[in-house]
Amino acid sequence: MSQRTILFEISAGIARLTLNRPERLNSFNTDMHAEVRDALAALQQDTSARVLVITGAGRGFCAGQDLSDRVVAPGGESPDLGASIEHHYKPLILRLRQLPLPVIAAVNGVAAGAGANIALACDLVIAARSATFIQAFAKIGLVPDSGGTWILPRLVGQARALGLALLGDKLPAEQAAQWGLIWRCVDDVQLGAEVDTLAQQLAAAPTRGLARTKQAMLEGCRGFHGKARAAFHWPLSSRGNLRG
Ligand code: T3D
Repeated sequence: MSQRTILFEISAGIARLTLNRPERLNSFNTDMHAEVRDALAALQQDTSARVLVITGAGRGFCAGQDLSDRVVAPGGESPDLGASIEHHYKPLILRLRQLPLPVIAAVNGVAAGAGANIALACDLVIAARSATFIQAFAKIGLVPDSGGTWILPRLVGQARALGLALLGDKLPAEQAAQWGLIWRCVDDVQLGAEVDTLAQQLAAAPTRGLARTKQAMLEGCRGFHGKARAAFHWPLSSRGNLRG
């Protein structure tokens, strides 16, 4: 699989996916969507992986959609943003939720727009103290996508969810941890080591049990019905005993 916009490797039971367009704060273009999709599909087939770590290259985690791909020339046709959500962002969020192994977001810097909600779709979010979470949609006339309207009120309650979504302000990682939006905030220099420790702990744990726990927890969330629930057909039986 050739990759230009991500780095992806699986070693010692730990899969690492690094969003790798640092000059654009790892925002998503069409190539990155395709490469992330292919990597997650490969991961689904690879029984050696027991935990996935997602992070960003450079100083950012992910700034959501690459807005330079959305510039419309005078008289040009506007892109279909709904189709972009339906074909790219929604399947990505559902796949992260459905992966039968724990997913860690190592948020090394700013996570904005869909980038913030991709991080929040992961099972454990650990962020560097300098990182921020921004529901940037409000600034550009969009409704929070990529699961934002579903997950934000469940994580932090309606008042804070609405504040974040309507104002689009930067939420520092430390406050995000205090609010329960994320699992932990650590000093920047500690992030790599903390994530490695967490990933090794999860890789050594009984993966099938963790996968069932994740599934049960997500299904237990009120409102987790319809298509998302129906999509929860995890191929646990095909993963052999490696993850048992
Ligand atoms: O369209 C659809 O498909 C629908 C789906 C939409 C999903 C979404 O994610 S919508 C939300 C899109 N994202 C944003 O609105 C965030 C835009 N970025 C920012 O607000 C700021 O860049 C940040 C707050 C994230 C970071 O600010 P700062 O001051 O730390 O960095 P910067 O200088 O703004 O950005 C650094 C570079 O990254 C800069 O490029 P340059 O000037 O050095 O050449 C900037 O243009 C670029 N960059 C940052 N975010 C994006 C981006 N380039 C393209 N798209 C971006 N989203």
